[in-house]
Amino acid sequence: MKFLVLNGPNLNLLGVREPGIYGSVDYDGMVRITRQECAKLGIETGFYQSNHEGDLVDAIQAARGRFDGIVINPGAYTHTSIAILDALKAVAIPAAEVHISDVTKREAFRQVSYAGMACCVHVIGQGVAGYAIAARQLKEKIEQAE
Ligand code: CA2
Repeated sequence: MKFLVLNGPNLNLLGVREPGIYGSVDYDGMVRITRQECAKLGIETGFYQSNHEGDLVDAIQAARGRFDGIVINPGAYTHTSIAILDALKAVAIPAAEVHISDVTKREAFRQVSYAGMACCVHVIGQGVAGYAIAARQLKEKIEQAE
Protein backbone atom coordinates (compact mmCIF):
# COMPACT_ATOMS: atom_id res chain seq x y z
CA MET A 1 0.00 0.00 0.00
CA LYS A 2 1.35 3.45 -0.91
CA PHE A 3 0.28 6.77 0.62
CA LEU A 4 0.99 10.36 -0.35
CA VAL A 5 1.65 12.57 2.70
CA LEU A 6 0.74 16.07 1.66
CA ASN A 7 1.47 19.23 3.65
CA GLY A 8 0.28 22.75 3.02
CA PRO A 9 1.58 26.25 3.69
CA ASN A 10 4.14 27.00 6.39
CA LEU A 11 4.47 23.38 7.48
CA ASN A 12 8.03 23.54 6.09
CA LEU A 13 8.68 25.79 9.13
CA LEU A 14 7.86 23.05 11.63
CA GLY A 15 10.22 23.08 14.58
CA VAL A 16 11.53 26.50 13.65
CA ARG A 17 8.88 28.69 15.28
CA GLU A 18 5.89 28.32 17.61
CA PRO A 19 7.12 25.06 19.25
CA GLY A 20 4.45 25.57 21.92
CA ILE A 21 1.77 24.94 19.30
CA TYR A 22 3.46 22.71 16.71
CA GLY A 23 6.22 20.98 18.71
CA SER A 24 9.97 20.94 18.18
CA VAL A 25 10.30 18.30 15.44
CA ASP A 26 11.16 19.94 12.12
CA TYR A 27 9.68 19.03 8.71
CA ASP A 28 12.50 16.60 7.85
CA GLY A 29 12.11 14.98 11.26
CA MET A 30 8.39 14.56 10.69
CA VAL A 31 9.14 12.92 7.33
CA ARG A 32 11.64 10.53 8.95
CA ILE A 33 9.29 9.58 11.79
CA THR A 34 6.28 9.14 9.51
CA ARG A 35 8.22 7.13 6.90
CA GLN A 36 9.65 4.85 9.60
CA GLU A 37 6.34 4.26 11.40
CA CYS A 38 4.50 3.68 8.13
CA ALA A 39 7.16 1.21 6.94
CA LYS A 40 6.50 -0.85 10.09
CA LEU A 41 2.85 -1.03 8.98
CA GLY A 42 3.78 -2.03 5.43
CA ILE A 43 2.88 1.38 4.05
CA GLU A 44 5.21 2.99 1.52
CA THR A 45 5.15 6.82 1.64
CA GLY A 46 5.75 9.74 -0.69
CA PHE A 47 5.98 13.27 0.70
CA TYR A 48 5.16 16.67 -0.77
CA GLN A 49 4.86 20.14 0.79
CA SER A 50 3.83 23.35 -0.89
CA ASN A 51 2.90 26.86 0.16
CA HIS A 52 0.70 27.20 -2.94
CA GLU A 53 -2.91 26.07 -3.21
CA GLY A 54 -2.74 25.17 -6.91
CA ASP A 55 0.37 23.04 -6.36
CA LEU A 56 -1.51 21.06 -3.73
CA VAL A 57 -4.44 20.59 -6.13
CA ASP A 58 -1.97 19.43 -8.81
CA ALA A 59 -0.37 16.97 -6.37
CA ILE A 60 -3.78 15.52 -5.45
CA GLN A 61 -4.68 15.10 -9.12
CA ALA A 62 -1.28 13.52 -9.89
CA ALA A 63 -1.84 10.98 -7.09
CA ARG A 64 -4.44 9.17 -9.22
CA GLY A 65 -3.17 5.71 -10.11
CA ARG A 66 0.04 6.24 -8.11
CA PHE A 67 -1.16 6.24 -4.49
CA ASP A 68 -3.74 4.19 -2.60
CA GLY A 69 -4.35 6.88 0.01
CA ILE A 70 -3.65 10.51 0.85
CA VAL A 71 -2.70 11.77 4.31
CA ILE A 72 -3.18 15.53 4.17
CA ASN A 73 -2.49 18.46 6.44
CA PRO A 74 -3.59 21.37 4.27
CA GLY A 75 -2.37 23.94 6.84
CA ALA A 76 -4.38 27.15 6.73
CA TYR A 77 -5.99 26.05 3.43
CA THR A 78 -7.95 23.60 5.57
CA HIS A 79 -10.21 26.47 6.54
CA THR A 80 -10.53 28.21 3.17
CA SER A 81 -9.93 25.90 0.22
CA ILE A 82 -12.89 24.51 -1.65
CA ALA A 83 -10.40 23.78 -4.48
CA ILE A 84 -8.59 21.24 -2.29
CA LEU A 85 -11.91 19.75 -1.16
CA ASP A 86 -13.02 19.43 -4.80
CA ALA A 87 -9.71 17.84 -5.83
CA LEU A 88 -9.94 15.24 -3.05
CA LYS A 89 -13.50 14.45 -4.06
CA ALA A 90 -12.61 14.33 -7.76
CA VAL A 91 -9.79 11.81 -7.42
CA ALA A 92 -11.80 9.76 -4.90
CA ILE A 93 -8.63 8.41 -3.27
CA PRO A 94 -9.30 7.57 0.40
CA ALA A 95 -7.96 10.46 2.46
CA ALA A 96 -7.07 11.22 6.07
CA GLU A 97 -6.95 14.72 7.55
CA VAL A 98 -4.18 15.54 10.05
CA HIS A 99 -3.72 18.57 12.27
CA ILE A 100 -0.70 18.75 14.52
CA SER A 101 -2.38 21.18 16.91
CA ASP A 102 -5.79 20.74 18.48
CA VAL A 103 -7.70 23.04 16.16
CA THR A 104 -10.91 22.34 18.11
CA LYS A 105 -9.49 24.40 20.98
CA ARG A 106 -8.19 27.29 18.88
CA GLU A 107 -9.71 30.31 17.09
CA ALA A 108 -13.23 30.20 15.66
CA PHE A 109 -11.88 30.47 12.08
CA ARG A 110 -10.09 27.13 12.54
CA GLN A 111 -13.33 25.31 13.36
CA VAL A 112 -14.30 24.79 9.71
CA SER A 113 -12.43 22.17 7.68
CA TYR A 114 -13.33 22.04 4.00
CA ALA A 115 -10.70 19.38 3.17
CA GLY A 116 -11.92 17.33 6.11
CA MET A 117 -15.29 16.97 4.38
CA ALA A 118 -13.61 14.67 1.84
CA CYS A 119 -11.71 12.64 4.46
CA CYS A 120 -12.74 9.40 6.17
CA VAL A 121 -10.13 9.73 8.94
CA HIS A 122 -9.42 12.75 11.17
CA VAL A 123 -6.45 12.92 13.56
CA ILE A 124 -6.25 16.18 15.45
CA GLY A 125 -3.91 17.43 18.16
CA GLN A 126 -1.55 14.44 18.29
CA GLY A 127 1.55 16.36 17.20
CA VAL A 128 3.66 15.01 14.34
CA ALA A 129 2.85 11.47 15.51
CA GLY A 130 -0.59 12.17 14.05
CA TYR A 131 0.63 11.52 10.49
CA ALA A 132 1.50 7.87 11.21
CA ILE A 133 -1.64 7.45 13.34
CA ALA A 134 -3.72 8.74 10.43
CA ALA A 135 -1.91 6.42 7.99
CA ARG A 136 -2.65 3.41 10.21
CA GLN A 137 -6.33 4.33 10.53
CA LEU A 138 -6.58 4.98 6.79
CA LYS A 139 -4.99 1.60 5.99
CA GLU A 140 -7.51 -0.10 8.30
CA LYS A 141 -10.44 1.70 6.59
CA ILE A 142 -9.16 0.70 3.14
CA GLU A 143 -8.71 -2.93 4.21
CA GLN A 144 -12.20 -3.02 5.78
CA ALA A 145 -13.70 -1.76 2.53
CA GLU A 146 -11.93 -4.44 0.43
O1 CA2 B 1 -2.44 22.15 13.44
C1 CA2 B 1 -2.19 22.04 12.24
O2 CA2 B 1 -1.57 21.11 11.76
C2 CA2 B 1 -2.61 23.16 11.28
O3 CA2 B 1 -3.04 22.55 10.07
C3 CA2 B 1 -1.39 24.01 11.06
C4 CA2 B 1 -1.68 25.26 10.22
C5 CA2 B 1 -2.87 26.01 10.76
O4 CA2 B 1 -3.18 27.10 9.90
C6 CA2 B 1 -4.08 25.12 10.90
O5 CA2 B 1 -5.13 25.88 11.45
C7 CA2 B 1 -3.76 23.96 11.83
C8 CA2 B 1 -0.49 26.22 10.24
C9 CA2 B 1 0.81 25.63 9.92
C10 CA2 B 1 1.85 26.62 10.28
O6 CA2 B 1 2.97 25.89 10.67
C11 CA2 B 1 3.93 26.54 11.36
C12 CA2 B 1 4.90 25.75 11.86
C13 CA2 B 1 5.91 26.31 12.60
C14 CA2 B 1 5.94 27.68 12.79
C15 CA2 B 1 4.96 28.47 12.25
C16 CA2 B 1 3.94 27.89 11.53
